[in-house]
Amino acid sequence: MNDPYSKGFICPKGSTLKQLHEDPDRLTSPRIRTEHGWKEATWDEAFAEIERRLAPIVDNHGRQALGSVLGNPVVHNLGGQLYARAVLTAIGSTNLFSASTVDQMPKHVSSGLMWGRPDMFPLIDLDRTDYVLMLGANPYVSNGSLLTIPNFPGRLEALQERGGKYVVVDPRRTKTAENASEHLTIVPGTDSFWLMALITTLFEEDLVAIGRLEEHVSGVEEARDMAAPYTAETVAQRCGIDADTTRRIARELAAAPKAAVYGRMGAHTVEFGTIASWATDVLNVLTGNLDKPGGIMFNCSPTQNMSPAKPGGRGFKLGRWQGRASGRPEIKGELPAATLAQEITTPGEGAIKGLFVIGCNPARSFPNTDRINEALQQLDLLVVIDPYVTATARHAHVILPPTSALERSHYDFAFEASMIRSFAKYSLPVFETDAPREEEILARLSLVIGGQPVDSDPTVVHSMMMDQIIDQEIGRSSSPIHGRDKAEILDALAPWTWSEQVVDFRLRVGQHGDGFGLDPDGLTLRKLIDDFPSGADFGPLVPRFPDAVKTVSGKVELAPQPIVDDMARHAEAFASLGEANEQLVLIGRRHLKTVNSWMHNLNVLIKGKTDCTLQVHPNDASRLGLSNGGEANVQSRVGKVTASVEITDQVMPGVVCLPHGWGYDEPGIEMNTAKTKPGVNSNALTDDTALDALSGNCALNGIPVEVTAA
Ligand SMILES: Nc1nc2c(c(=O)[nH]1)N[C@H]1C(S)=C(S)[C@@H](COP(=O)(O)OP(=O)(O)OC[C@H]3O[C@@H](n4cnc5c(=O)[nH]c(N)nc54)[C@H](O)[C@@H]3O)O[C@H]1N2
Ligand SMILES: Nc1nc2c(c(=O)[nH]1)N[C@H]1C(S)=C(S)[C@@H](COP(=O)(O)OP(=O)(O)OC[C@H]3O[C@@H](n4cnc5c(=O)[nH]c(N)nc54)[C@H](O)[C@@H]3O)O[C@H]1N2
Ligand SMILES: [Mo]
Repeated sequence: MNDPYSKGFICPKGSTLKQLHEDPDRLTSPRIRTEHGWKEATWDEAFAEIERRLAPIVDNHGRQALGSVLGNPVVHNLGGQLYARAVLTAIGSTNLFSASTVDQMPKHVSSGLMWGRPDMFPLIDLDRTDYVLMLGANPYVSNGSLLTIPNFPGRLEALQERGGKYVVVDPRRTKTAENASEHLTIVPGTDSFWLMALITTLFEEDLVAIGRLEEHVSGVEEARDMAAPYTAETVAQRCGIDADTTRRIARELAAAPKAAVYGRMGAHTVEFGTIASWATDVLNVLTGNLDKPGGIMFNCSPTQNMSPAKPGGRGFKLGRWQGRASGRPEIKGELPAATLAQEITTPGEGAIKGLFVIGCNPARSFPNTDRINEALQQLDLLVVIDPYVTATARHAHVILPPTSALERSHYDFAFEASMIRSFAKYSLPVFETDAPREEEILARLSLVIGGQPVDSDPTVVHSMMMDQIIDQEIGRSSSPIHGRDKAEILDALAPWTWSEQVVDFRLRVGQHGDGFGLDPDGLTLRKLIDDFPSGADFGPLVPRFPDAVKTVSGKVELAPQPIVDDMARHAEAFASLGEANEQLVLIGRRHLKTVNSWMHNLNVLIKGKTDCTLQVHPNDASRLGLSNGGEANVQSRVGKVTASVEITDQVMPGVVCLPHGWGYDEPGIEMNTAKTKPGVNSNALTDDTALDALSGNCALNGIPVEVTAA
């Protein structure tokens, strides 16, 4: 296998796409809710039903009574990536939610505040590094997150083979931790304190060496002062990492010629996720590893605009509006996922009455799912775009099923942007289909929501989008097609399908593109398909700072005001982290064979012993009288589940661990294979009031729970 994405490492999800395609529970036509239950419907009937239910909501309450929820699969399918925006625009309300606030929003916020670019994620330059400090990530299972590294495990092993080291910080001994050079267990939710102790140690021991970017960094002294209360000694007991180890890690980090600090889910989906994310990159800056080969690098993908620019820009703003009911600040145009139910159920003008859910399963993926299930049932209109009747879709008035992954082409802009080499790949569909592609479904939906007749031609949505992106590029002075004729460009793109037109366009104006004829040897979609069926690799990442920095000052900001302002809350939480007590906390985990809330309906993936167990440390198990294979009641502030117990020293004492996305035994869910091993829904336990204030991200890890034998 030559595919540079996978380097022959086959993800079990990929090899089961065929089973997924053939799954009898996968919907192939729309569903409409009637008084007598579900009715299979034509696409025209489905859109007419949406129109019928929508009109009174908009007439009586206005567009602000509409809302939308975008899920993770939207980011990884081309149609969703490109055309969901049209639906959001048509909705015209500020009630927008997505899986980003149960995931990576802290990284967007810290990146936005530090270099003015919320979508420019710091990537480990793994092939050239000497040292990686990894917090709250398990790439042996997840294969990396906001970081696309083909064969991630193999490349970590290669790092060790060339004499390098990687250290994993995780309350659980994961597969990644087991293979690491060193594994440190940490008390869940305390990464921000520990990272700041590393910062303090660098200053105390005179190990700060910013290097090339020195004059492009501001706020060094403020960052030092912010971190000062957190020392290797003051955090030791609260984080569960002794002071000598903390100091040694700080020294190793400083001494490594090239090093990278990287944090993900475990470190970010906690109450101080943004501070943890910020502190991670402050360490990268202070050790001279930001934007350095072998350190942390940034997106150099073929479609990325690499033309030289002056540092500086509009910066990144938070809280441009607030959630009506929650009062929570907007982040990147969204409201926190944890507040979805509240924005539906709190009465008053602007309460959400019509909701459009695109590739998301909030009734499993968002916190406090009991409350979400209740809220979804109150809606006057719930439209769900999903191939399955999930825990969410069961409440819908209309379900619109997209085609399966084998029936569509694929170019993953999200993976491309987080890839550690400059890389492009396009996959053609395996099967032909007459069913509407996701882009058509979204385009039609956007027209109906916008008040257009149900039989309007959805091509106008695509044309408007093309006009917009081409106009923008033609108007950009550094573009290879600056000032060219739009009609000529549109002509050149005409042979392709909608999404393909966007991909071809982006490749051709990108850094290796043919500039629509300027460079006959340059990249086009045609060339990518014909000459690089396994993908085109344009080499390692190259430094992009300071040019790419878009903060107002044009500098990398180590002490952005919103972070400074959150320090008081941080200090209070630190003070109240008392002596070790008997309070158990819940964390999550992922399994190689399944993805989030929807890959459990294939027998090949769930056969054998169930993965959905409550992991408990032997000390806690004996104290609580739990037996291996027995049942335990797990109770949090918001809910209770009864889970099967697995006693293992993989989790540290005081921590219990349950994967998310399960719980298929509730009425109405039509995933019949999954029902044979339903598991339990961990988001019945997570708390919708436990948020990272800066990013609105939910704390999914470190949830206080009581556990008793059932
Ligand atoms: N407790 C806890 N909760 C978590 C997490 C955790 O670690 N712990 N992880 C969080 C994270 S990181 C994420 S990203 C979210 C994910 O949560 P969601 O955004 O809900 O994503 P999924 O569960 O992957 O899939 C959602 C739905 O998309 C449907 N789907 C699959 N393919 C397609 C497609 O091509 N088109 C459309 N329209 N739909 C499709 C699936 O059938 C599924 O019902 O969960 C979050 N929730
Ligand atoms: N097989 C598979 N692959 C996936 C997915 C999947 O569901 N299945 N989901 C995809 C998605 S949507 C995402 S976002 C990525 C996520 O990919 P990763 O970010 O690698 O996430 P997880 O595997 O959830 O690993 C999080 C780790 O954090 C640890 N942890 C929990 N609490 C804390 C804490 O307070 N501090 C620290 N330091 N660690 C803590 C957990 O024990 C766990 O090992 O994976 C993607 N890849
Ligand atoms: Mo995610």
